[in-house]
Amino acid sequence: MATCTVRVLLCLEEVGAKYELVPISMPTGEHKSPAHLARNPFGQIPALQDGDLTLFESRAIARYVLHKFKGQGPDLLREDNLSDSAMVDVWLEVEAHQYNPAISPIVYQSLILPRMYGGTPDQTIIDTNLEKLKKVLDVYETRLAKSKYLAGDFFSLADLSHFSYTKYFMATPYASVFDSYPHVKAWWEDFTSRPAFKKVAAGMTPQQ
Ligand code: GS8
Repeated sequence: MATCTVRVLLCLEEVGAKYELVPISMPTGEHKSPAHLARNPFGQIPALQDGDLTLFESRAIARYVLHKFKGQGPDLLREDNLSDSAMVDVWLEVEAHQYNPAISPIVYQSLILPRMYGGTPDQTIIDTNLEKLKKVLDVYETRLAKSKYLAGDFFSLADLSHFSYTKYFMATPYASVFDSYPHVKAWWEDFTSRPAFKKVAAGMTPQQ
């Protein structure tokens, strides 16, 4: 269910790694238990345990998985090419610091809060962040008119990282916002047809 966990799952699926997904119950506060704080001192999910190594922060875990399984599956980091890899870093930062802060409150208010916690959405928060998101999407539209994917004409971790929040956003009443951005919409439709994405999406809730 958790967007940051989905980012990691997509990487594991893309490289064909074997893994076990261990659910943590957020409504019962399991993520703040001593056992989980030992995995992630901020009491958040996801955390990855691989032998003696324990990691948190989904983008760092994603990079670890792609490094560990380099040569297996598509090359989503492009580290053999300095400029490609720098562009992956740029758009990964954009996702974390521009896209995510705008889209996540909309998804939280309109989907997670009412469905998971029985709360009432705050329309002011939604509207403020829709305006922020549109400004970010203006930049994406310009970028994606020039290259097929965010970092260049190759699919990368930067694109992949947008999947979970965008997927949930498409299940909110505001999905039609994307219709005003034809290149962004085409980019979204292109990469969501990847087999790893279909598989992870099938296990995501809420679906609609
Ligand atoms: C954010 C993790 C996070 O917010 C990452 O791993 O990328 N920068 C971190 N996790 C959420 C669930 S995913 O939306 C979480 O654990 N929230 C509970 C809390 O913050 O208490």
